[in-house]
Amino acid sequence: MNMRILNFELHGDKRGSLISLEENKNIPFEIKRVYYIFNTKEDVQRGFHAHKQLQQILICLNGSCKIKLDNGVQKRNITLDNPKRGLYIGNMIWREMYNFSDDCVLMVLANNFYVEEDYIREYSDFIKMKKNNV
Ligand code: T46
Repeated sequence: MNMRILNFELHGDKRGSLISLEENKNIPFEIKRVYYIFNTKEDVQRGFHAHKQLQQILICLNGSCKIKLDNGVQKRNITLDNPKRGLYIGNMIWREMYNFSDDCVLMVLANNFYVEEDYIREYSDFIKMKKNNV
């Protein structure tokens, strides 16, 4: 599946912890956009789309949430609950986010600006595109 877990180096000392993210170094692309999701209620589900081109890295800075990933053949469920870990999601992966804790802050780094035309919002369209190798 076009996804992987990234483990970031922790620079910790007795004052606390620090993680640095650098494009084309520990982040495997040029960072064009950063957004963060917070105040999502536990019973709310988000996502329900795939991206034609966009690559992203999801980092749960606080609290926890779950992500269901689907490449049209395999499905995987990932729990994000540690700011030392990033979830890289490549293009053409369907994602659904759920089980947000009240204190969840999910930061996302993206390799492009917000482009609505890059979204595939119907699961049946996603499956069709996967079958046709689009
Ligand atoms: C993704 C998952 C992980 C903007 O105006 N700019 C932005 O950069 C983004 C991401 C969203 N928006 C607007 C579009 C909607 O009116 O913010 C609203 C909420 O976005 P959306 O419903 O797409 O949010 P999620 O949580 O379902 O999905 C988001 C990203 O859109 C998506 O790329 O992979 O987080």
